[in-house]
Amino acid sequence: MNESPVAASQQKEIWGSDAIAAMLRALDIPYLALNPGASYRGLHDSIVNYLGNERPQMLLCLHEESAVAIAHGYARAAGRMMGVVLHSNVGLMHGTMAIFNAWCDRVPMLILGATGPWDAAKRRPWIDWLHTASDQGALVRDYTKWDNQPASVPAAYEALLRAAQIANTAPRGPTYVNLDAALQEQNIGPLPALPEVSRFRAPPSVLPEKNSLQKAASLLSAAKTPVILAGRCSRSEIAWKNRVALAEKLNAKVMTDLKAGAAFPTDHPLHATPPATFLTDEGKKLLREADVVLSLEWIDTAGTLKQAWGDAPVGAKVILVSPDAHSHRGWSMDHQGLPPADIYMMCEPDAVLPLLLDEVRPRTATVPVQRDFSSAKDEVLSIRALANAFNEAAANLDVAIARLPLGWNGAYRHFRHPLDYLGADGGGGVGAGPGLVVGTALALKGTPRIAAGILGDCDFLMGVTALWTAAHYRIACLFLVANNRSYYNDELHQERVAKERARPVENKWIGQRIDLPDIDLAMMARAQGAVGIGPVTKVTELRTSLEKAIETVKGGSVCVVDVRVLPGYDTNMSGATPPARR
Ligand SMILES: Cc1ncc(C[n+]2csc(CCOP(=O)(O)OP(=O)(O)O)c2C)c(N)n1
Ligand SMILES: [Mg+2]
Repeated sequence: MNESPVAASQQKEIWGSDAIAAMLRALDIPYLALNPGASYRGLHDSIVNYLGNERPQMLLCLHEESAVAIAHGYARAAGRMMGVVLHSNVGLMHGTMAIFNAWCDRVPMLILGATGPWDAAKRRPWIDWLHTASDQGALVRDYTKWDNQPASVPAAYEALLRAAQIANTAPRGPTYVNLDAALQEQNIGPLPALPEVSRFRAPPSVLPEKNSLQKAASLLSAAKTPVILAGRCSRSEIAWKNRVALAEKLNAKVMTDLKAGAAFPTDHPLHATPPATFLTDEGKKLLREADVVLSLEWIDTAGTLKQAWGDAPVGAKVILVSPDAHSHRGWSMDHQGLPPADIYMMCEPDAVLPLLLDEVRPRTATVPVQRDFSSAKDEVLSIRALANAFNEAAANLDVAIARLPLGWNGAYRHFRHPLDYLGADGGGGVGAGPGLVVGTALALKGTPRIAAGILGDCDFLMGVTALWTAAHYRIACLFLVANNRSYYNDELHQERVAKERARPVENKWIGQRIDLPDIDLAMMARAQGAVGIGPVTKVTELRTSLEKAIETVKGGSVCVVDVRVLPGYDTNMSGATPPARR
């Protein structure tokens, strides 16, 4: 998968960007996803000719939005961050939505940018002026954890160390370092000594204070109907086992969230209701009956409690385990509502759970019967039919699902391992899907697990050029497009508005439907070097198409299956109260 440069002759002179490249290697950044630009031509040269395009290796992307989405997907699956390089203000502007997604998903990422030359006397006429902004970081400051524009090589070393440290400190997130073109292109003489990276690492997780831990343990041990909300979490197998052990010791029911990666085996008898984006009626009932709720980094604790109790005071004691408020600021409301917390441990659940597990007393209760996700026979080509056929075709495979379509019902497929499902897009920015799948596949490259995404057609179309990057670098992955030829989620919104206003519901498709001409998604895949299958229009064709696709991906290729599903959702995306708006 390498793009190997010819070896450069003996390096007599060292440039500012060589030092920055050396620092990236010292930080162990494995890849840099990028779209090129003159503002960082110095760094580009250093990666290729000073580092030999290794550690980090460049991944050429056709759009900055996919570069960032790939880094987002990579970090989720690999549990470590990679880098992105975005050209001046324009490349950064193209990357912003994906940065917002990564920010909301609390995913670490080192974003490098460039500007200038800041020294006006060094600027080329016109273009360097266009691509110099006096506060470029301001474009992303509200949804990055930290940004900086270093003015010298030693300052750049420190900025990169700090950016990496902050990005990797919980709550994690993207950081942005903007490299002045003149600094990159400065001849600096000998390489300034690199700092010792191990002395600047992110700190270990914060442990809870004893008193809170004991109080939480006694509340949980004495609870009659405890419920655990298992939200954002790491891909650690040990942490997964700790969650299972805690739920079993407490005999507590567990809920998980389709907005976050797999957190608990969905086929465990204590997993109470299929994971969902908005609470299901079953979930609401379960919560209303709870006397103690343990919220483990649940994405929207306040909103979830509100769905259960409405405007009445929350009837359960709430134990909140989340460091997230460290990232809560004024611009974005992605912090969600303010939940009540009778006990508040501002720590990562992974750090709290082993301690809580020791501290709680076993609680006996009747173990519920294991949930059955088995489904009826499908007669029409719906998302459910696609799910069932995929489950059968991939029955003996380890799959990492990096994206699911909006119409997915959490009961369609079980998650039994932390890598079985990686979560949604974080910030609700459509178009992330393809990049998330490619980034996941990059992280899993060389392992037996197959990276796959089941994507809405519009999510696929908006980010489709990420497929070329996957094909070019032989990053095998599978795309199943739940193609309803519509921005269907918004048809549902128009339907709701029409009903409210007593207007013709049959007009809901106008300005939403994508046909006449139909887009040939398989052809779009083939155009980028992937294998394209479909359109699949009959339930009876599904199984063989999916088997063929899986074999193709096992053989190392990128494969897309265009599955023409009937418009329609089998989820509460269409009927949550208060109305769901995305
Ligand atoms: C960047 C962006 N543009 C628009 C939206 C509004 N939006 C939310 S869901 C959706 C429809 C997505 O269509 P598709 O991926 O085909 O899924 P479907 O709703 O058809 O199942 C749109 C346009 C958004 N969330 N993000
Ligand atoms: Mg659609």
